[in-house]
Amino acid sequence: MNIFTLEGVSIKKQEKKGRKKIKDLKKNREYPEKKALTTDQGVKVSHTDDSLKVGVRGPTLLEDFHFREKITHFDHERIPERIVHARGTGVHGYFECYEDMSKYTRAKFLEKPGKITPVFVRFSTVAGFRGSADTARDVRGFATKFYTEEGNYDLVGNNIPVFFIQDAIKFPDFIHSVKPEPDTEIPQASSAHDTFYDFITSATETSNMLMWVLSDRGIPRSYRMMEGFSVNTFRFVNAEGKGRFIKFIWKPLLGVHSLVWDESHKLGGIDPDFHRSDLFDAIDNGDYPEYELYVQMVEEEDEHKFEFDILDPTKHWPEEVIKPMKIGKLVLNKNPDNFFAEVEQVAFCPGNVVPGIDFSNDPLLQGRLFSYIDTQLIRLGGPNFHEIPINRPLAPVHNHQRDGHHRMTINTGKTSYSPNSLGDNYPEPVPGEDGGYEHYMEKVEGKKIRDRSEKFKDHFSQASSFYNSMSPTEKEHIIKAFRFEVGKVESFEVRQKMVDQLAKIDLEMSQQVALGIGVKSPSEGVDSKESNNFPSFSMANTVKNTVKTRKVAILAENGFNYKELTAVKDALQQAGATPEVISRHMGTIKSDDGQEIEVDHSFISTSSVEYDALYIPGGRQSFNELKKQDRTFSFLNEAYEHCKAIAASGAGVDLLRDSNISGVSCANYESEIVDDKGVITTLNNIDWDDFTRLFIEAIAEHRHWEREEEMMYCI
Ligand code: HDE
Repeated sequence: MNIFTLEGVSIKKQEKKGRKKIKDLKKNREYPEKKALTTDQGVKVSHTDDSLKVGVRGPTLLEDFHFREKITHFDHERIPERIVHARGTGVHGYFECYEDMSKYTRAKFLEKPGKITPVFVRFSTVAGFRGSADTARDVRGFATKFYTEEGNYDLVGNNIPVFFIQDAIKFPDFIHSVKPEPDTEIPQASSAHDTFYDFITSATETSNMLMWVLSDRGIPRSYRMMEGFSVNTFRFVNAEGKGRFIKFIWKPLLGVHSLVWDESHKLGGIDPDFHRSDLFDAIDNGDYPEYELYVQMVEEEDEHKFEFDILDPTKHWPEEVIKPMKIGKLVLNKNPDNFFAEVEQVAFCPGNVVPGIDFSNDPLLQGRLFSYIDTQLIRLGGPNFHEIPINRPLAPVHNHQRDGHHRMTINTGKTSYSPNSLGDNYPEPVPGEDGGYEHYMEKVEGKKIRDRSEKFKDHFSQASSFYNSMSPTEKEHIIKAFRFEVGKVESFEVRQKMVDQLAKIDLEMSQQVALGIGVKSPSEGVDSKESNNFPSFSMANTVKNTVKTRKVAILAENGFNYKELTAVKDALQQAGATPEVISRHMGTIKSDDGQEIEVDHSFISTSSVEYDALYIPGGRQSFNELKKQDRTFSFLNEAYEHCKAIAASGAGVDLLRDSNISGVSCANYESEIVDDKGVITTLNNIDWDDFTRLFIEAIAEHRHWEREEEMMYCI
């Protein structure tokens, strides 16, 4: 026999045949993914519209494994939602380091300017269920998973820098009080109810955070326009083992902006997905949200030099007292491919840190370290949730953890213990100097005790500072928010207690609130003007220099003035805003000189609360058509009431005159352009650069609160 043959067939031929077989097999394995419907076992399915029955009218058979698998999987599609932060959305992106931070931390993702680390970020509201509305007044979660080369680092923060309680042991009490009441499961996604204010007035450490949540920060315009804070105090530790206390802050490049309370209510009905789609659309359009990361640092020897205890999570570190240092940038540039697989299954934990980042003894943080993994064990069905793709670190994982529900890794070998000799002691611990995590060697001494440090017992002075630092408009909004929230409380005693508590923050504010909610006005209390004033607490002092991604509604009908509409639309687009034409019907409309443009939305499919600003171009016929429609005026009046920038030219100005807008001066033929309280008008055939510049500046301002002074409509 020829040594180059096997069973009479040449080796070469055999190899060729073998390769073809592998190719065929591969083809078969790929085929189902591409096209063929299969069961979860990979068996191709020939029919999926009817279950297997005895005759066309007979009973369904248990042996229909495809039917059983399909229904069983469906039955288990829902997993428990998060007990808090259930409603949210997430996106991918990257973090770019600006500064060499090695002097302060050995964390490698912060060691070199320009260093890029992939991230996944989830934004959320706290109280509502998974299907609740995005725009409810609430704290927003801002959780970031950094997939660093040294393992995953999670920065699990909020858009408000302080927390309601000082010690994690009170978290279940606090959350029980804010969630819908247990007998009625009312209200959804709202803190405006008895049990919440009962808790607030029974545990006064909540006072400072309550002021922040009832300010406009509780109703952000967009996830892209809010700050993020670590809230808890952490530590940076450098290669020499020197530690410093730190807090992190994210600052959005688009500025910090809010909705108006009335607007957020309406959006809850008109578009409950407002924030979710705002983020998705921005990324889809290539307008990637960006935030800069700042760190505040306190030297260990300065730990006790502040008015507040730096371990107290109900106290903010004012930027005027502890200056933040800018260290990097976050860019969010990719929407998830599958909401469930990524956003629902992502699991954050403040205990996921890398060498160079460590914990402080902040008693809220200490409790959080335990809670997150514990909750994820149930929510994600066992101890292997770190193997779900969105949670998997990019850094390699080797350890002796084994088995459990849904184990994905196929560990080889016999040894799953340490130390071992049979497996050459693999994997083995790595010393600190080679990248092993070493806990900060803090000296701790003391008696076991259930108590808090003295400075923790000051519940009001920062709340007074917060109120004192607000602009007059912000103060007005806080008073209205209290009147709404506490006005919903049925118990007279709780309403009275709340107002009495507010007097410890600011007497005048408490009296204003009392007036609106039918309780006795306090006669004694604190004058917040005597407390510290920190401009950084106020949203009025954040940057307002861009109109990028702002949505501008252009109301027009057939017969509009083409030159005016396109001049404004082009200028807005050039500045990065998104103008959209709204008309009675979708399709196209024709200008007075016969030019056709596309309509983006009909009046019926949209509403003024979905826009940041409004423009009405000229054209007599367009004016006549718009004037006939109620929706034109509801759009216009509402945009005005919500203090948004409004522009009108030519015949469009007459619409303003016919609306409820009072107290605004509009252009006449003597004046070229009139700019009054964010309403920009012209009747003349003018230099459009000036007109559009003024309109763009008015949009960048975001809101024109001075209008509220004359519109006391809801006080
Ligand atoms: Fe959380 N928190 N929290 N929290 N938290 C959770 O973990 C908890 C706190 C924050 O998008 C839960 O996986 C305790 C402060 C965010 O998936 C849970 C205490 C801050 C998210 C939990 C706090 C946060 C959570 C629920 C008091 C701002 C959403 C589901 C000691 C710094 C993360 C989950 C995401 C989620 C516990 C207080 C932020 C139950 C016990 C302070 C952004 O483990």
